[in-house]
Amino acid sequence: GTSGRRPDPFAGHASPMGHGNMVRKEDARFLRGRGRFVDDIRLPGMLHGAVLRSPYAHARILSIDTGGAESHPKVRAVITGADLERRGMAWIPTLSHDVAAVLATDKVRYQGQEVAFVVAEDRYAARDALSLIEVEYEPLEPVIDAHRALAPDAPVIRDEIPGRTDNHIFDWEAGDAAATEAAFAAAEHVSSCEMLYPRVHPAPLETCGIVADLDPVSGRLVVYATAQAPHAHRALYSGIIGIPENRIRIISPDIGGGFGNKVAIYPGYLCAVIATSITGAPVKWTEDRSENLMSTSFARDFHMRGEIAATRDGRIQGLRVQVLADHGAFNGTSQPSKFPAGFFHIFTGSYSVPAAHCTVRGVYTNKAPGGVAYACSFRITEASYLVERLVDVLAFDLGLDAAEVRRRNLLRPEQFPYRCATGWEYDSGDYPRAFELALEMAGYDELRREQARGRRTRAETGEGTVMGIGLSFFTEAVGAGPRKDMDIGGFGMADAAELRVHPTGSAELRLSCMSQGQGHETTFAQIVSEELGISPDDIEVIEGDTDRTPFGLGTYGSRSTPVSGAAAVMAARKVRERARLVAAAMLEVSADDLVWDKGRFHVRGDRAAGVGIGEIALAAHSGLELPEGVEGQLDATCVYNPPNLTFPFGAYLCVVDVDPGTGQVTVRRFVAVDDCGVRINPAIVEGQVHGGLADGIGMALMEVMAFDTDGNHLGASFMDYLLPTSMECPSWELGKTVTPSPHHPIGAKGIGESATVGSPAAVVNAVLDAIGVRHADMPLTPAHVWSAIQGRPLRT
Ligand code: PCD
Repeated sequence: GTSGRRPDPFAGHASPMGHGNMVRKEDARFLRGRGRFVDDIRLPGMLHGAVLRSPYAHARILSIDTGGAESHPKVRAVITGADLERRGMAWIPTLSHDVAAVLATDKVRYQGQEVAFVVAEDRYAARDALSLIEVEYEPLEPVIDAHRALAPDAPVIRDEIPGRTDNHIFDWEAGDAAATEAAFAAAEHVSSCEMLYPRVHPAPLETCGIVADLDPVSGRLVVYATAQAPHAHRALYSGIIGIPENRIRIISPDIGGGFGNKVAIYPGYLCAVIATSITGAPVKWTEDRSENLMSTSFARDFHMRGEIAATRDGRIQGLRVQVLADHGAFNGTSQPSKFPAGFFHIFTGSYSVPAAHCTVRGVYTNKAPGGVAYACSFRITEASYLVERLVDVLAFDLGLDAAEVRRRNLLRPEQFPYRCATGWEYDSGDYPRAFELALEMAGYDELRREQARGRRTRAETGEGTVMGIGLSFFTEAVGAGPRKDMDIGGFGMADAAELRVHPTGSAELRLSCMSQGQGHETTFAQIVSEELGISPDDIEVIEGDTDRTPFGLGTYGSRSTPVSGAAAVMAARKVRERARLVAAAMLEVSADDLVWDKGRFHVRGDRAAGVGIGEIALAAHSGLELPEGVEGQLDATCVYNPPNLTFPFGAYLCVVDVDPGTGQVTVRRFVAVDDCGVRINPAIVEGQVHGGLADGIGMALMEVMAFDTDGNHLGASFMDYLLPTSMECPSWELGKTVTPSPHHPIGAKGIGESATVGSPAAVVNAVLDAIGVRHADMPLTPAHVWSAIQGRPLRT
């Protein structure tokens, strides 16, 4: 900070100019409880909405009687599917070429589905009135199992679609089937394994919510919402409701965690928007925890059959996988529209694999729709888990060491840029370096010796825990994406940045992306600071308000740094070039004779003859005569269309202790070496990794969205849907390598989701290594581990 200001304990003291470990600017308000979230917003005359949800997974709606609720003294409106049907809004298009019900009309198709929306003077009255609505249901057989969904006699879930006779959604494939077939036919060895990546949930701390406010006079709609992609939301609302985009303003205030959960538009949002138009008052709707877990976007639910072909000494010749993807009742997955299985086809992972092929079949089931890439760039979590498990299975079957098998197959530095068998071009990497560093940090050889000693002791005494070592090496593909290759809902995936340097030298940066806790106010200020030499404290980062920011597709898939970050750099560089011209006018020299040195231009050969960025800013706004064509002021805009994705990677090693008597797993150590190219704020990067590693422990050991055979949701609270806490996490041991992205202007790659992608396989591999079992599915709860030891793995 500037001297003379009152010292602020949270301020970015010790903050270097530009990249470095600056304390997060936003924490000043978060740590003091001064964050402002959607549910903190209270508008005059605001009403409250509540959603009536289906108790059945599959049932026909025979009748809905809203009379009781309507006569509640505090109720202002009750909206049903029939009301929406009259407005042509009962069904809305999804991002995956399907339609989804806003409020059910004909049938309910999963437990928790939205059936009616009550608007009342307060939240309690709205909730109370839900029980006054009478719905008559005729229960139908639910389809819960994805395999059962394809049985010829399975009930047809989407029978409202004319001509539909089954639950099959799509078939999709990638890679070369014939070449892969040939590789398998010629291989010395083939291992195969069936595995499930269970349905899990992003479960952010803050649930989803909205305050919708339509001004009846101006016709202007203001929406405060938990939106990871405010501009995309505006375009979607406009398309659905028919209000022109210029009359819609989306404001995303602080967000308490997104993890993909806040990418989609949910029925509750649309109901709130309709409710404000019916009542003429602002309407708030905030989910409770059970609603969030039951009805908003799930993740994963991939049933995979993977095969790996190799030489007898463990060199991979081919990879093949068939996936059965459970998409729930509507195909509402949020992802680039060309890829029904997201980026799953990056499943050759970090290895040199000559031939690969995957097929993915999507099916409807009576479960909540809307798959999201919960902390994975569109299904890379599933892909990474698959290949990292298969490599361990291969090592198991061949009697080889899992580290040695990885060593034999990892891509070598000279193979980059590397085009993998399914078409991705990995931008840069030095995999062996990261891998050997992780092994060295962990003391791999000593760990194996300890394991051998432990096994001998246990064999003699029959007592004690068993120790396991699990490895994984992941490659992510983040920063979606090049317009020529992908779009979401028809929108190209470019993002913009607008930078203005004020006359007195401070600046503001307006972005289309949206932080949900990952620290953009700090890191984006650091990006501009590094380019212009303005202190990060003097750079205001503005996000989350469509009236104040340029268009762009928002934050998910760790794309902010790769896309918006690049836009910010380019905007800053444009400003710098403008500043060069102004400085030249100030110093009365040619612009070509100026040298840029950390916030200052000086005349080549004469360091003393120079002007700082602050002086230049003032001059740019002053009466100084500028050369022909130089506009004055210091501002610039950039719309960045990334030439490729960035490919961060990492080597992870997990050590667990398992009690064979109870199946209880303790994660003893976790070593994580990440490479996300140039790090803007190393401390924030480490924080991102910490969070993702905890996610991985959660998914590997405890998280699952389970259903009973009637389709009852068995994870609708945090009593049943378990999340990891610090108690389950070891003290992380982090390492890094830095391999810059060759096409990103500062060489940075995304990091936000890396650890969530890489860590589950390391934990699972460690547990299975401990108990000597070839495969068992996540989550490895004590019950699953115990039965796996008994030789009869439970299905999730
Ligand atoms: N960085 C740095 N450096 C580098 C990279 C990065 O520094 N190289 C940083 C930045 O700037 C930021 C962070 O770090 O701050 C992150 O980033 P990225 O990677 O770019 O990412 P983004 O885009 O920003 O974000 C997103 C992500 C995601 S996607 C997710 S899931 C998660 C993560 O993020 N989420 C979250 N992380 C986080 N954190 C928090 N706190 N919260 C949250 O919610 Mo999705 O798709 O949505 O599923």
